[in-house]
Amino acid sequence: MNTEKSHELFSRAKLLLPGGVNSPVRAFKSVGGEPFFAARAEGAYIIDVDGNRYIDYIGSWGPMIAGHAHPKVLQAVSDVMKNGLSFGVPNALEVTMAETITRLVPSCEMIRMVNSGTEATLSAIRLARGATGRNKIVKFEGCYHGHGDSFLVKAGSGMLTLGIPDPPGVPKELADLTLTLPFNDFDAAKKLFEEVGKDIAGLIVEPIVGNANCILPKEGYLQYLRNLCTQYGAILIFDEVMTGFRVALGGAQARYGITPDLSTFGKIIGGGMPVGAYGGRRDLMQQIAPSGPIYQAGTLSGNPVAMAAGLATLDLIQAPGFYENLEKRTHQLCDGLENAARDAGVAVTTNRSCAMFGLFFTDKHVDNFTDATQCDIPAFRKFFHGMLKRGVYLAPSAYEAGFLSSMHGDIEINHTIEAAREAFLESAN
Ligand code: KE4
Repeated sequence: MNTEKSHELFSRAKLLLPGGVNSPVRAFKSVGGEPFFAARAEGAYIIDVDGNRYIDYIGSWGPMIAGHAHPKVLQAVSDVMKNGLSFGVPNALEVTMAETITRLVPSCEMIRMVNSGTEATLSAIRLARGATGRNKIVKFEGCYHGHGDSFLVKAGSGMLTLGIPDPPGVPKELADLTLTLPFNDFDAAKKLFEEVGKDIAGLIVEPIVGNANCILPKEGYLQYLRNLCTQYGAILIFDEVMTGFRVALGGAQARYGITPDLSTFGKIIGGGMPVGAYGGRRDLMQQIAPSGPIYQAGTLSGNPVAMAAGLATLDLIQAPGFYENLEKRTHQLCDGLENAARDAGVAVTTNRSCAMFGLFFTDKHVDNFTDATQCDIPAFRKFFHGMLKRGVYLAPSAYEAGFLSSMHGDIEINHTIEAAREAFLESAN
């Protein structure tokens, strides 16, 4: 595979960008080799600067659920940008976005647009702290909520990928306010709340963990967390930056029938443009400036071009059968991968939830962080490159989930399974 132009670009990038990238997980550090540079993308495919074409199971880490460069999204952006790129005063599309999200996610009585998932989650815990007057927050090992200081304690995604323990730059006094729990452990959660529940401002959780690979909640676990937060007066925050509008039209909270107090969003609601949002109970959201004293702001929040891309994407996902198709395709892919691995004598299991999935090099069912970290990472690394050279781009990390779009059809999934059949055989030798 010719990667000459990517190599030349990466050499230049490394001189001026830390690690040659603008986000660590893109750097291929945990799988080895060098990242390719994208030239363009369309539908389920991404094409690099050397002309290599890959079936893309990352989709910009989640936003591209309707496929890359969807004509309706591009047209919406083109129509809006002719009127100006940013105003710094309210625009009608912000209202339409607020009406759309609050209609699709009933727990969100009010919403505030920001520019990334990180902004959404750090605003949500500031709100939880301000509204309760408490300082402690609870997160889960392996969960990632963006790079806000309070979240970089036992975090997933790039921190797990790069093996960074609790990173420099976060004052111990602040890090000590973040308590961590093992995901899917009922007793540990009960014990922590019994000990310090009255000091907990909020509990933030990825309802389906997508940053320690893909780990689904055990039966009743999310409701258990809901009950604990209610009992102790802590704010339950569902971080749906990844699961929102991906695992169901109403997100994981709709899939599992849980009502959080606050939710955070990103990725899909921007359709590929920089967008995040947080929302929830009206009595909480009204405490955000300027209607209340808890401050949060953003120059480009609610930007008309970003709103146009997000709204066009949110329109596409409301098509009849959109999620039924994604659910079917996700099972088709994961069943095919498990069968290919078994035929090659390679121990692989998958976790899956409509349009997101995880591939684990183990024969165990993975339902917690420890299991996820005990998989055969070297085998994954070999498999990753075996798939890449066969035109299939999986997440360059054993600790990231994979994503399907509505543009992944039989051709793409069958090619992926056939490539996996060969790559598993290679990784087994
Ligand atoms: P951003 O600030 O990257 O827009 O969102 C942070 C975030 C918050 N919450 C969840 C559940 C998330 O998954 C993320 C970001 N996800 C990673 C992928 N695992 C983004 C990829 C990257 O860091 O480049």
